Amino acid sequence: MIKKIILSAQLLLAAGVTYSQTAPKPYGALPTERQIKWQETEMYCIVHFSMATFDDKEWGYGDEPNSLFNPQSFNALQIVGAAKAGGFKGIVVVAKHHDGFCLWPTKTTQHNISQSPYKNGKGDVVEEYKEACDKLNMKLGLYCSPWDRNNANYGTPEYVSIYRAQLKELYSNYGPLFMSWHDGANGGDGYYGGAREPRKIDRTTYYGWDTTWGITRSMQPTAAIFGDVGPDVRWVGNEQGHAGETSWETYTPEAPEEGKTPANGFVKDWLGTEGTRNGKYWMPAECDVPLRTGWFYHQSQDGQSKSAYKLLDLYYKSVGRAACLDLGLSPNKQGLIAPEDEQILKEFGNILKQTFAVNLAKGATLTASNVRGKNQALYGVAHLTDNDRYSYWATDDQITNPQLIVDMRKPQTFNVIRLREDIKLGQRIDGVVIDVWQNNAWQELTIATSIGANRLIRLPQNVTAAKVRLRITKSPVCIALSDFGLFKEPAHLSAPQITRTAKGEVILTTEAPVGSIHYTVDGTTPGISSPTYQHSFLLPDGGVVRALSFESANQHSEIKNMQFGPVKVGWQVKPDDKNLVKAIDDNPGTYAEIPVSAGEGIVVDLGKSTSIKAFTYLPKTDHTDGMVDAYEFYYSADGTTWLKSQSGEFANIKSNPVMQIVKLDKPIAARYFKFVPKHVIHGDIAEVAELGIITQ
Ligand code: FUL
Repeated sequence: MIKKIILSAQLLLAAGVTYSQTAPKPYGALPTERQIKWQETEMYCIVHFSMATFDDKEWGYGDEPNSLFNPQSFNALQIVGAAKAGGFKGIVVVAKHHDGFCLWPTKTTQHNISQSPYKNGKGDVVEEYKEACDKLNMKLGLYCSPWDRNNANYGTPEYVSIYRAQLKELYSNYGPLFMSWHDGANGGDGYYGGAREPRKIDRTTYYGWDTTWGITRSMQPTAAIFGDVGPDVRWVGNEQGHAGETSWETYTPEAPEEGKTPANGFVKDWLGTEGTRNGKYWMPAECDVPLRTGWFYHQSQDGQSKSAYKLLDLYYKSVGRAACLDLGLSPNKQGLIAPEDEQILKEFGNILKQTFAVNLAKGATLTASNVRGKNQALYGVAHLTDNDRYSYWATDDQITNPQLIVDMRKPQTFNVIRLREDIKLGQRIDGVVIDVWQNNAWQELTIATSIGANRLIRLPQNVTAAKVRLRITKSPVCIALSDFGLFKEPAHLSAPQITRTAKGEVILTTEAPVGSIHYTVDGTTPGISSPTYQHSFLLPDGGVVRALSFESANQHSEIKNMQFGPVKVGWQVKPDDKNLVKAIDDNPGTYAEIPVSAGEGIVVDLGKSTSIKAFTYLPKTDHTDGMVDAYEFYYSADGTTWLKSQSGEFANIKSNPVMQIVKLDKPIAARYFKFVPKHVIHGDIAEVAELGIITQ
């Protein structure tokens, strides 16, 4: 029937009959062509592989010798191929990170790949990525860090010219780019050509972003510019990979303090997650999150990568909230994505493919309460399932609360609902309700707010119904909805949760019953022939527990991982007070408060001489105030004579507040250790949720 209507409308059009009804008037701020292309990309990966990979740091200091960069098997095809297998459509290459080392042979600094042993100084890693992208039909973007801890000129106008020259080299040699990525971590301690000092810059003025981005616009007009506050794509405000439940595509950046200007690296982070309804600019969010714990590869974080189902959760919370997902990949020292990460990406890609293979609404009878000018051909509901983001169902100007009934004629089971607006006409809809026909009546199933380019509603459980109804509850203008989809995720076997009591008893549980649970405690990959979990077991000395569930030999869950240090039974703090003991009570919810200016830190008595390979610091993760970003670590045999083991920074802890594992330069044997916070992000009181050690 619908087909017939379209056909006859097309015949009328062909015969020169025109309809009086014009297209809906665009509403509010609108996307540019490059933003539209960026939005369609949906998922890409940001690849961190540089000096910090070899230095085992999250932020290189800038003093790393060029000789350190020497991967033996760097393979851009393997890296880009792993991203592609995960369903990602492009990569953003970190061409220069904060350590200043350039992965392409640049004329702007000696600190670059041509001075390294890689391919005897003839290598060009950026070019290798470009060739791999061309071969695999993947988009390429570049990240050249504005902050440069190596450059002697950093902080002066000369450096800004150097930075612009670097961008010009990249833009002329490696385009066309789909993104130019400019992060906001700026200024602070660094090598700076040997000065080894903190350098402060005014983020609002120093980089002259208008001029710098003018270069991007003229040399790479297709590149969407990412910055904390755009101009094309905004930072979502966290590095956990999720936008707000409500996330508007428009945004009005606010300055953090009165009298200041909103600028890159200087933004009220939390605003990014929600955007601004009717905001001044079209500026959708990018959700960046590393697949591993940190952005760079660290062997100590093996076995802790996010699982395919965790990525799926993030997919719904980013792509499903009209943002793009930017997943961090971290090639290892050889220059390859580790097999376990490759496997996770593949699994994730397969789940997505299976989920979205069949739209159950396609082929259903769709009936709308109103169609613009009764013009089915141009504005009818058939456009909702034609997989075209820019053909749409529209209503008459005054109709802002229309309904749509989707009749599948027989009961179908689904758990994902997809809605899309034609964003070329702006973000129009404020809220919708979805009902299902059950027990001879419409039952309200779920609601959603912002839609924009893509809204995926993932239901907590499967729903079976033959009829589904969409009600637009709020919209300031008539609607232009381009997509309605119903999908079913493949069944998911519940993976084990791994916990350990303060006494060292490891407990594995699943949310729903499974066939069997298998695990290892030595860090090796578990399989069906690994020990079966029967009951809790003791692991007082720590280790890495890895576990998965099986339903049958070839149906299993993802692998869960948990690293434990020795139990803290018998540990004491000095001085022994109620506040300090919270740092070793094995409860991440409580925290000790330690004044930084007092310089004394916290002393822990392990009760016996212990060999320590690494120590761990867990910050309070819900606010940045007391987060330690610089520390000193001491040890002692008697609690009186202290030796300094090392000092350093917890790089990037503010944006990515995860447990910090610091591998000691050399293992030590000690009964006492002392953790001295040297600096916190705000204020003077360091907040320490947990301190721990790793012994094996
Ligand atoms: C941040 C940086 O400081 C991190 O190291 C990482 O590169 C992340 C993607 O952006 O701003």
